[in-house]
Amino acid sequence: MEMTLRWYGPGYDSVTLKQIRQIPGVKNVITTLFGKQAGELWLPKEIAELKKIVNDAGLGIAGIESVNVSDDIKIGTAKRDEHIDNYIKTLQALGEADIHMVCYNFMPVFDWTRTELARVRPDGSTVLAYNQDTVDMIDPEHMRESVEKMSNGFVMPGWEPERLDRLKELFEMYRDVDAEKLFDNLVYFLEAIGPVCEKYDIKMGIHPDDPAWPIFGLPRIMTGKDSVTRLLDAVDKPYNGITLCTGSFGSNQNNDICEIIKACRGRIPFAHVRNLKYNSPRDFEEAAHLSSDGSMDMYKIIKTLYDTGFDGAIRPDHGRMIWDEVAMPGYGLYDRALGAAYLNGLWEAWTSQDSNLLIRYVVTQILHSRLFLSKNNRLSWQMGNYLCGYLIAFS
Ligand code: DNO
Repeated sequence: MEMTLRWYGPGYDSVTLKQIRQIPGVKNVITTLFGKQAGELWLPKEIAELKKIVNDAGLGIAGIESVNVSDDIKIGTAKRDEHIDNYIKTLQALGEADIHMVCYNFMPVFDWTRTELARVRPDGSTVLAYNQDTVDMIDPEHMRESVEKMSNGFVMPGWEPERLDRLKELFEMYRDVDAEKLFDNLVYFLEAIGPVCEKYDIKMGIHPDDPAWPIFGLPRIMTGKDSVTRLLDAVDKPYNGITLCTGSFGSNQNNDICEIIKACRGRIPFAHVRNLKYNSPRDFEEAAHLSSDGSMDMYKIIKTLYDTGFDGAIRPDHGRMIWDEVAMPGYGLYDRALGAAYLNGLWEAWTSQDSNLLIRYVVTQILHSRLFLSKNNRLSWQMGNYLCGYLIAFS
């Protein structure tokens, strides 16, 4: 497991690499070329510049979130092959820069969606929240305006103005795209990028839909265990994996996160771990990472990741806004740093418990070993006892 923090790159993020480097256990960031439009080509020299900035700060890049997939690819327009070609060349450039994990999503028009970006919680912190009744009452154009107003002047990931300027046109383009067509287009895309992923050992992690159900009449297809396992089976190759986002899957209370982890064992190169508090099935707000602050059992989630051999990158996800920080909603420093420390603690609890078990096993083996019990070798017998006592005392 590699603990990371998301960083949006120079000019986009209020959090500095220097600050990230001081979070215990964080040696790598998840980053992107945030200014790139979906469908655009990433040049090797742009990737090299980004890498240098991160490396100069004493950090590495554990993966990219996101190389966005264009709506042309999702819809399957005449431009799709040109955009896929750019995507392939981008993956090649990333592979050559020794970057091997890419997160993306296949949500039509909107990425993640919230109705409030600063709901006040009882402790005075503010959080992102979602209320289905509000979504049912407004049109997408309104949604866009309200997100822009609430975003503290930051460009929110997934809410890039260039794309949302085409909102009406995009809705029109999706008119004939149902869930099946969208799924077929996803498979088409994954098959096309397969050779480059395999050549450079790049793991793709599709991000689930957030919230995990269709909104504004647009299809959403990565909503839970059945849909993700269907995708993993449809392109049954190690490069085709998921981003296990607990908050996105968890937006739907019918989803059992641990069951999803078990079903996707070995195919989770990336995990976003955060907590949510449900107020009703139609209303949820984000919470501190700590289990008792929300509705999720973080201990069980981390244990299931651990038990299933998860060895990818992990990051705390949206944090609350606390201690008067002004940052992109969900992406301040303080609460995400608390989240990283907490998740690291949960992980350490499992790993050290296991190494204790290993030490006990070794001690038992030594105690039972004929070598040490050989009557003629008093010294080894005494040393064996001494060693076992020492190991037991410190295990
Ligand atoms: C929201 C994020 C998403 C995610 C994309 C991946 O905070 O989790 O915007 O990065 O869906 O492409």
